[in-house]
This record gives sequence, C-alpha cells and structure tokens, in this order.
Amino acid sequence: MAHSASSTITAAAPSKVEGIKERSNFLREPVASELLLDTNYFSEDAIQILKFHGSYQQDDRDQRVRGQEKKYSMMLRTRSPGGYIPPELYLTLDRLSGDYGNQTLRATTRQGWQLHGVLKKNLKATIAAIVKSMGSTLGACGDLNRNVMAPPAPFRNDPAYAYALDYANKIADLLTPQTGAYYEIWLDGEKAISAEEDPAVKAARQGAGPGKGSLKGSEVEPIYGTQYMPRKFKCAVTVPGDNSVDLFTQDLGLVVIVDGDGQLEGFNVYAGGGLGRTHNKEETFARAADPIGFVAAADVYDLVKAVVATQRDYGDRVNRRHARMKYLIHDWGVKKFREQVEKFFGKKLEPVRSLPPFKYEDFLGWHDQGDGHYFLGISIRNGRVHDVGDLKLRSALREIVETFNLPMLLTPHQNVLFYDIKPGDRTKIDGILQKCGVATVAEIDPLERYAMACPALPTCGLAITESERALPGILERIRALTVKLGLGDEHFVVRMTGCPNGCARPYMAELGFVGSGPEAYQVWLGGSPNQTRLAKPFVQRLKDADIETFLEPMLVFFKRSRQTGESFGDFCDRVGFEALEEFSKTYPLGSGVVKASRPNRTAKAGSATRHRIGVRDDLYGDLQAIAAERGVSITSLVNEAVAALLQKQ
Ligand code: SRM
Ligand code: SF4
Repeated sequence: MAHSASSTITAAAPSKVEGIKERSNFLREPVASELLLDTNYFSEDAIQILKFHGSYQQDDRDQRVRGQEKKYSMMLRTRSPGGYIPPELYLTLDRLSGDYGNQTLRATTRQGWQLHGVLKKNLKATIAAIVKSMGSTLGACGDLNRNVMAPPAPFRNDPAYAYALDYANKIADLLTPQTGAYYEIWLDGEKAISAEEDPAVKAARQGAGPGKGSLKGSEVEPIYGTQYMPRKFKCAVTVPGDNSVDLFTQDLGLVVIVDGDGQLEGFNVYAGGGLGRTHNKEETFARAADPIGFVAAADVYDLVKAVVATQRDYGDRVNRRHARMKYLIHDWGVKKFREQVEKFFGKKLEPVRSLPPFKYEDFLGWHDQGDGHYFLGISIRNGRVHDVGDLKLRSALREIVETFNLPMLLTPHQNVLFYDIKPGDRTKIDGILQKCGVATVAEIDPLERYAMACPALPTCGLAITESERALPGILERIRALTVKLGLGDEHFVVRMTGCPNGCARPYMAELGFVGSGPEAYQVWLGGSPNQTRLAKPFVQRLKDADIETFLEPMLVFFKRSRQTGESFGDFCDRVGFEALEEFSKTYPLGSGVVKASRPNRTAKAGSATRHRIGVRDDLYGDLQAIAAERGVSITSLVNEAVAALLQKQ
C-alpha cells in the first residue's frame, strides 16, 4: 500500500483537543463543574476530558427522533490489566448494569468490561461503586496508555505467563495518570485502597535511573505533562508463541524472554502497530508493528518511558488522524525511531531474540492450570453478557461468582476465564452453565468461536452500520454456504466492525467486514489464522444481502485449490487478489457484475474490462437461474443477450 506522509502540516496549530487537555487542570475541568449541573449530557469539551476518566457520552441511536433531544447516556470501561477482575468487582459491575445500566455487560477486545446506558445523574455513584470494589475506570479511554493486555491463561507451571501478567500490571501502573482529579471528582477526594505499587515502578516514574531524560518535568504528571499523549497509546505483554493479544496491532508490544531456569531475562520489543483508518483517506492505514530490539528486564521501565516520550514529544499534535505512533514510525522509518528511543533510553537496544511461531490461543473450555486447580474459558458471543431467551449467561456468571467466589480473567477475544477452580467444583459449574443454556466449547460453531464484532449500533456514535447485531446471522449464512459447498465445518477467523476504526481488529482477520455504508461492508481478505499478517481490502462495498454471491466463488476456489491444511486466509494471500478476481469472474453464480450492488473492487481490479450496469431485481434473478442452468457466467450471458439485441453476433 502506498501511503503519503503528511509532515508538512506539523507546523500548523495544535488540534482543539490539545487546548482542552492543557486547560483541564490535569483532567478536572470542565467535568467537575458540569457534573454538578442538572443536565442529561456533557459539553463537547467535557466529553474529551471525561474519556480520561473511562467514560464516553453516547446516545441510543435506535431512538433518535429528528427535532428531539437525543437519549443521552454514558458508557463506562474498566481498566483491568491482563483482564483481571476480582469476584467482588464482577458482582458490583453486574449489579450496576442492572441498577444504572442497560442490563448488559460487555467484554471488550482489550480485556475490559463496559457498562452501557448509565445516565449522567448516576455516573458518580457508578464510578464510586467500581472503585470501592477494587476496580477502576481511570485511563480506560483518552489520550494516554490504555488497558495493558496480557495472555489470560493462568498457567502456574509456566513462569513466562506469570511474568507477562505481572509486567502488564507494572506497565499499567507506570503509565497511570497521577492527577488527583479522578478521586476528587468521583470519590470526593477519598483515595482508593489499591494494591501497593512496586517501588521500582514508582522510582521509574519519579525519574531515578538513566530514563530520567524521558520525563516531562511536571510534578503532577512526571511522564505525561499537561497535555498527556497526542493520541491513545496501547501496550501488550505476551509470551513466545502466544499471540492471543494480537501483538502486531499494539503501539508497543513486549514478549517475555526467560532463560532455561525460567528466570526472566528481558523482552523483545515491537512498536508501531495500530488499526484505525478512515475510508477513502489513503493517508490513514492499518499498520503491523515492527521488531525494535531486545531490552533486559532491569531496563524495561526506562525503555517503556523512552518509547512513550518519543511519541509524546514527536507524535503529531496537529492532525488527530495522523497522531498515533504508527504514523511517526511510518514517516521516520524504524531506524530513526529506534535512534530517538535510544536517546531517551540512554543506551543501545540489543537485537531481538529469535522466537517460535505464534499461535492464536483462546483458552476456551477446561484446562489444568498446573497447580492442582483448573481454569475454564467460557465463550461470550461478541462479548455481550445478558439474559435473553433461553440463554441466561448473565445469571450463570453471577451464580458462579456468588457460589464459588472465583476471580476471572477477560480474554482479548471478548470471552471470560474463571480460574483457581477446585477439581471437585467442576461438575457443579458445568451444571450451572447447562441450566442457564450456555454452550460448551464443543457445542459452539468454530466460525462463531473465533469471530468477533464491535458494538457498533445502537451505542457507538461512530458506527456506519451494524456489527454486533449483524454478525451472528451472517455467520449462520456463511456456515450454510460452507455446508452447501461441501466444506463442512471449515472455519476461519471472521471479524466485523461497523466502521473503519477497527475495534474488533478486522484488519488481522482471514475474512474482515468493515462497515462502509448502510448494510454494506468493505471486505478484507488474506490475514493469517494467527494474526501475524495484515489483511488487504478486496471489496469496497459489499451489501449484506450479497454476501453469499460474493463468498461462494471464493470458497469454491479455496476448496479446489488449497494446499493440504491451508487456511482460508493463507490461501487468499498465496493465490493473490488477481487470481481470486479472475476465478470469481468466470464462476457461474458469483459473477453478478451487472447487479447494481456488485462490489466495487480495489482500484485496479476489473475496471479495464468491466462496466457497471443496473438491472431490475427480477431480471437479475432470472439471469442467475439461466446462468446456473447453462453453467456459464452471468457476464457472458448478459454479453450474449446484449450483443444479440445490438445485432453484433
Ligand atoms: Fe475502539 C473508538 C469500542 C478496541 C480503535 N471504540 C471507540 C468508541 C469509544 C467510539 C467513540 O469514540 O465514540 C467505541 C465505543 C463503542 C461502544 O458503544 O461501546 C469503541 N474499542 C471499542 C471496544 C469496546 C470494541 C469491542 O468490541 O470490544 C474495545 C474497547 C477496548 C478496551 O477495553 O479498551 C475497542 N478500538 C479498539 C481496538 C482494538 C484494540 O485496541 O486492540 C482498536 C484498534 C486498534 C488501534 O487502536 O489501532 C480501536 N476505537 C478505535 C478508534 C480508532 C483509533 C485510531 O487510531 O484511529 C476509535 C476512534 C478514535 O479514537 O477516534 C475508537
Ligand atoms: Fe464504533 Fe467503529 Fe469501534 Fe465499531 S469499530 S465500536 S463502529 S468506533
């Protein structure tokens, strides 16, 4: 993909949000004042600052009525490094979703919980209750370090997993905003009782050691300063071979390296991943992270500070569409980026250590955690926990926590793991899940198991079309198609978002649907099953109704020409888009180019030889049937008919 760097704009004035952050008195105003007003919503400026406190203002888009005030409410997101949720916090969140929210909880793609539908007047009580239950929403959104991810599996006999979770927590602490605003506003100044901070983390934040040069010189926010980061910043820590955290999508990714005795040596460092983009703006793009080097364990906080400082001081504060660190690395190149990081770091990074191939792990079902206890991964469809129809997932999770007082770990795939389960409790837990209609891992269609969708409509203000509400039906249709084509229960990673921001990481999927119009999606193909390769856009606008017509030739080609054991994403990547396009063109059912809604392919594809002409739906149906009967493509049938009409045969 060719991308143009927009370095010329950096001389212009900083964006409006930069001023709002600067004037906020370290995240206090105008949130504190507006909270006291008897209104249903916050002003634009307050909304920007509210994000840093973990909340977005939203409105129910299903209930918008022209000329009437929107149905405003707040979404709240937890900061839960590595997805850790203690039992009392889960019960509080469950209660709050009933008392103040929309009766649902939503597990996110970064291992947090979200509450939707909280009215402004209930926001303070909700946040206070979360904090008093050992939770936090501070820094879950906004221009700072977001929830730090780690593989959720609690394997007690593999020290690398314990290090990953431990360092996810420590990096989260290092980069937590230090302002007192959060406790002043939501808890009337009462400081929360939280776990003791590691002294090394505290020292690193206060400037001890060689990383001193990375600090901003602000007493309140030693790392961030008054303006925080230019944009959101995302980190993950993982272990060799485990790509459950989607490492290559992170601004900063660390891979734990242990020695033969299981002692921590250090971390491989990756930087510059990020997915958000805007349709038809080539200068915005999804980018996979690059390897940057290896850092010894003792230096890791200084390295993290150096990367943060590089983005903080050199990231674009003028154009928010160009402000993520991926653009800095893209514009500078890895070499210059590494050199600047090393300047802040005070020494050279070592070369990355070699790693085994990554796998996509979801950890569903029962697992021995290696210390006589078990953990259980439970699938949550698109992360939404509710009681609906025969499925009483919300009741099931509540009963399990109430009965067994179990902690949970949220996964990067919107699922949940309970752990530290005594062997004798397994049957009782299975019984609760069965009673509540929750499917076992063996009962879930693997297409659904590995799929994700973002919330989109009706809560997300940026959604162009449906996602969470559309994906289940679409997966059923894809399954019907694979069965019809003799591909049985073949599965691949399907991810869907309602807009190009990429919240369910669709650009890493084998089949990614990205909302591009009402009931229409850009289709991305060719990601790898272990999320190590970016997919590419194949179709710009595929109408929901045309999914079968589009997919059938792809899947038939895949079935005929795949190599042994090859996945759909790897196949698409290997044969290439031209071959997919060519096959589709000559395939009898799938080549409905004459249909007005026929997807508009990538710029190059087909434009030289094809012209889009609209036909009535009934005629299209007839053409489809005749083409199938004769075993020819609709294109050749139409060409034949038009040529006859024009007497060109
Ligand atoms: Fe996201 C904005 C939901 C993970 C990229 N994201 C939003 C907002 C807050 C919409 C808004 O700004 O008004 C969405 C709220 C919807 C709702 O109703 O709840 C939203 N994002 C989500 C969640 C809940 C999706 C999910 O299915 O779980 C995820 C919350 C994670 C968490 O716990 O912190 C979520 N968002 C992501 C990811 C994936 C990730 O981080 O691993 C991405 C792509 C990775 C990346 O950041 O590059 C992502 N969200 C965005 C962007 C585009 C950022 C960019 O660089 O351009 C936006 C819009 C923005 O920031 O301007 C956005
Ligand atoms: Fe909203 Fe777009 Fe994110 Fe989906 S991908 S939650 S539609 S911002």
